[in-house]
Amino acid sequence: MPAERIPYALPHRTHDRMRERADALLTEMNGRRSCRYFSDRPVPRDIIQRAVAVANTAPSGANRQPWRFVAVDDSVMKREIRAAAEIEERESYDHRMPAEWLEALEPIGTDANKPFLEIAPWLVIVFRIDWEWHKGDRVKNYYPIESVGLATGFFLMACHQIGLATLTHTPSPMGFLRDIAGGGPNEKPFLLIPVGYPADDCTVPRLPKKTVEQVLQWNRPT
Ligand code: IYR
Repeated sequence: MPAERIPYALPHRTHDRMRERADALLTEMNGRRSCRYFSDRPVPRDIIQRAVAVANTAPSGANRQPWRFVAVDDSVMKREIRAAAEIEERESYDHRMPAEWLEALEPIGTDANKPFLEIAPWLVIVFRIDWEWHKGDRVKNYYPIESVGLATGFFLMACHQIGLATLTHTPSPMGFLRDIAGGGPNEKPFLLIPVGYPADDCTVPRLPKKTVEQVLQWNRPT
């Protein structure tokens, strides 16, 4: 049955005002970086909840919202997650990742040690839900990868706008997260996101970004 329809409108803005807002947002988002050196300064739970609430507004296939966020500040769980991640990462860096991949990561300077998994005040595990039980029927979700990617993007942006640093961390494989954080058989770990303040002496690599001209085509190819 079609849902009831409600009015939708946006605030009227001049094009100049739109430009101003876009430029301000670009300046702000240019300042977002993946953070690997966190402070242990705590972040109140309600602030994480607010960021997840923003993520939860993301569009999703058939509006199924095929995501679940598990926010962890329990130090025992964080230690377990770090230990399990480092076991997988050590195997990956030493044996699983081909030379080409290791080379691609050289400018970023990552290795198998993941102290941030214990230091960051919060680890947010994003699960992707491929199917759910609905009144006794197993129903499939649509575009779950795209959907959970969108929600995760909203979450990263929310954290940055709030004033918190994040890292999109993908220890691989991530099955251990389901064992530790209790995801169901229909839930796949999608991403592990440490959230907190950058450490006082935090640095990030200077990395070039593609220009907008490089990533944007107008109409047909020229
Ligand atoms: N998961 C590893 C390797 C890694 C892979 C990519 I692609 C990155 O952009 C960064 C790291 C790690 O977290 O170290």
